[in-house]
Amino acid sequence: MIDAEFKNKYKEYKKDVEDFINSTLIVSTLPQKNIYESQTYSLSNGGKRLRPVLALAVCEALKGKKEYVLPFAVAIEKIHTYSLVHDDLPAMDNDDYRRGRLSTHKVYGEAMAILTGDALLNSAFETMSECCVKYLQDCPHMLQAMSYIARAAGSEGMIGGQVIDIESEGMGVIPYELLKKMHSCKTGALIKASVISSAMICNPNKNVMCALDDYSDALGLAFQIKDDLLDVEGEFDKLGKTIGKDSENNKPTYVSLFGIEKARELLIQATSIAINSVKIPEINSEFLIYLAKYLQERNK
Ligand code: GRG
Repeated sequence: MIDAEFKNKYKEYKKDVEDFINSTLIVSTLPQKNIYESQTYSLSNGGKRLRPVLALAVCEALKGKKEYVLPFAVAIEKIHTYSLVHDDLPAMDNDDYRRGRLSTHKVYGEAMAILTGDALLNSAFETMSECCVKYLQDCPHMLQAMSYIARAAGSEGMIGGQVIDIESEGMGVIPYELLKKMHSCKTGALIKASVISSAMICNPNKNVMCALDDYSDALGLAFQIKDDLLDVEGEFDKLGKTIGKDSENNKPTYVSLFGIEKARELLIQATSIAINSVKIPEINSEFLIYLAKYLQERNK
């Protein structure tokens, strides 16, 4: 696979995701039409669509059925978007910009932004359960995948990580074990769920599952270390969000704990673990390997 092939494939997956997202968006004349509008605003404003792209790539790598996995991929993007809308609220990270535009609460107000996040979370489960109603008889593992995603987004996963994040704000440095726990929950859990839920639906053998488990753990870690580095080295125009917020809030990060050079080393190490994990004959891993390299180099 060469660079252009990877980029085209990424675009193709992204288009599948965005077409499906658009098909679930509602234009309403109901008195509560604003909640549909704010969800559309939050979901339509760019973003890399990394998690759903990962889910579709795993599906193809395992020769699974796209029509089974796509609704789950989109549901994960909806959960991710809800977390960003809530994270930007004044009570959380208080950020005015997201994906290069004003954050949802700046456009629709705080109360509507809270409800928008809630509605996106509900909508994610609507999307997945509708897929289960349609295909469960042919693919009983879908229920297992939905349960995995619910847990990854909840108190043992993303929400749990956000709690540790909020409670450690201002500390600058925290024990390494706690930093790892915070990130594996806050960021890692949903990235891992994108890989594992897709694999569950495709139902490969145990060896493949273990390989993807290792891949997703390492990829989630690499993604977070890069995110911490970008907060120091990134540019607003590319990232579309405020830079330097971590140090401004004295947040513990890989950079605050280890410094830039060591954080870069850890990023390279995690990326190479991810790549080596999927180099097994049962996985058509070219795109997944390229994706790990792309995440290491990304500037947004
Ligand atoms: C509010 C329940 C709740 C959770 C918030 C995800 C999260 C937890 C907070 C976001 C804060 C943050 C910047 C976390 C670091 C990693 C991360 C999730 C970055 C944003 O994800 P990208 O880069 O964003 O995939 P795009 O815009 O490309 O989708």
